[in-house]
Amino acid sequence: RTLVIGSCGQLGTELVEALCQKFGKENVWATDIAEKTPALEGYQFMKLDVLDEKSLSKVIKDHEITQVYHLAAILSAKGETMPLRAWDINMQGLLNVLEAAKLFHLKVFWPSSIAVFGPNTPQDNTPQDTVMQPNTVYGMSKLAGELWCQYYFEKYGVDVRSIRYPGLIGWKSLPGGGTTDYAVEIFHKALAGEYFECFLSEQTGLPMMYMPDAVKGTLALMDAPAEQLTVRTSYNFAGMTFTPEEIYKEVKKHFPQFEISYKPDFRQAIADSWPSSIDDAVAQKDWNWTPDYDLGKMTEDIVTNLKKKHSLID
Ligand code: VAH
Repeated sequence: RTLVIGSCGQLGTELVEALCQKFGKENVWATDIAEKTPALEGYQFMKLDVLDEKSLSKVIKDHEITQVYHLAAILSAKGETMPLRAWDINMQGLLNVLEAAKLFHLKVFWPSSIAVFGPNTPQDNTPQDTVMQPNTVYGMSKLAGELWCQYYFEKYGVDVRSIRYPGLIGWKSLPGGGTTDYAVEIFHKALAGEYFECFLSEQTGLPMMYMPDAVKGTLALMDAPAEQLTVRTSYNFAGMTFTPEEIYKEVKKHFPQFEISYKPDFRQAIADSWPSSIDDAVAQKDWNWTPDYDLGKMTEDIVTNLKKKHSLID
């Protein structure tokens, strides 16, 4: 039985759907501190505050949970507006889940991020093991979280697995508070026939991935035999790299009138502290990771699905 914490978020929503397809709806509980979103209609849902360890234990016992996907966190941009609260939620939430996993022998998935890399990390083809001095609270909490995951694996044998996600792009769910959110917003603006004001500069190349690839890779990691895994902090994980200008040109192929302007804000400094590309050779070797989507194929798929969803067939 699977418990998803943070189900209303961009990744949570898509993982709930994939987990229900894989295990059956009756074996998946979607939870969040927020109210159930329309995207979660039809799935088992209950409210849960991961900072309340008594409620967490009760849910695990009552529903005979055997694995947890702990996705609840405050993302990079929002975290900088409330540093201490973001640290508390991101760290205590993870520790509560790791403690529960030790107690109830649970298998755990927990997302890390390219945000664990900082301004003095080699930015091109960033290696699995390298200098990591993140300067965002979100990145600091993800780096500390990775070390806690490795600690609970080595000291207590907790089978916790993690991926350093790049920016995730999808059409089914909206991101909240991230620095890569522009690459989701751009599609909705183009579809609405509005012009788009991008909060990053046109040349800001960042590691990105289409959501179906992220879901495929996450389930592949969780299905891999434990003895195959050589990383118990978090795996580098790569899809593609593009700049705002490159994704704009790709979207414009589908919406010739679409216009963009670039007005970098405080998120530019966060983006500049992150790598521009990631070396995920270890993930490829340990659990046969390989992405299916590039920028062109992703854009085509998102535009087709958004038009269908808004029944705007040409
Ligand atoms: C963020 N979308 O922007 C998240 C992610 C790599 C970016 O961690 O904070």
